[in-house]
Amino acid sequence: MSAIPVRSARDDSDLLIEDLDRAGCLVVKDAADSALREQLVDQLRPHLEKANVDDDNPEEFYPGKTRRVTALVSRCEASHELILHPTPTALCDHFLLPNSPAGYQLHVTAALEVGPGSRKQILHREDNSFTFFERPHPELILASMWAISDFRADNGGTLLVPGSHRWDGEREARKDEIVSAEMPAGSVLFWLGSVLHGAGANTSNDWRYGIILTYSLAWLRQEENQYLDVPLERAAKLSPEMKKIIGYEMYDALGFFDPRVATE
Ligand SMILES: O=C(O)CCC(=O)C(=O)O
Repeated sequence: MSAIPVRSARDDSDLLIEDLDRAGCLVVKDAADSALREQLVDQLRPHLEKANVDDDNPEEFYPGKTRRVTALVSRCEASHELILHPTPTALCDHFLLPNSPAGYQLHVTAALEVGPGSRKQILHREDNSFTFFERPHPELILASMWAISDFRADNGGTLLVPGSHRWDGEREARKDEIVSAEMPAGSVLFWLGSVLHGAGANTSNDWRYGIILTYSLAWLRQEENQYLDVPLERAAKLSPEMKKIIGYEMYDALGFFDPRVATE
């Protein structure tokens, strides 16, 4: 069984890149301090309180007994600090820019609270929507999961298959190749879009709380429709960096627009 490498946010980004390239996944500790985590929890609380907690349907991709809130750019200003954090930025620059020189974009945002009794999620890859490309292929997506609570094997810590980013599309993971990402609150787990992963089962009595943020090449269709989740009047209040990362910018000839429309 291969382990998930562990680093600190204070480590040189070259070390993080080397580990992530080799294993396809990486835990970085001490990335979000408790003041930022408290802000995130406070801003997300009213939305998570309203979230449905469905019973499990084993046919469904998403396990039940889990609270999910998306559209974090609009709903949680504190998430902007995670989205533009220097650690994911350095990793996206390395893994995504070579495949999309004009940039990358936010792909998915969600707060995920995995509740007691939640089953294991089916293993999948973030880039499963892009079936056009044969595996292994250049990276299209980089994913991160920020630990707001501790992540443990018994409370639904994310399951990953280190090394699976190098596999062809046919190979399935053996049980002994699947590893649980255990990490203290404030850490962030990264994995490449071609790595097999999924939420673990929660056999404990507490809720596992994480924030998933993924990034994709700017020439791909985003999984979360940021233009609807962050409509023009909200986007106008964002910083130029946030506007750019959610996709309010042209990529070569793609996504052109007429700025006069906003005031007509
Ligand atoms: O919650 C997790 O640990 C993983 C979530 C995930 O992979 C998904 O929602 O697709």
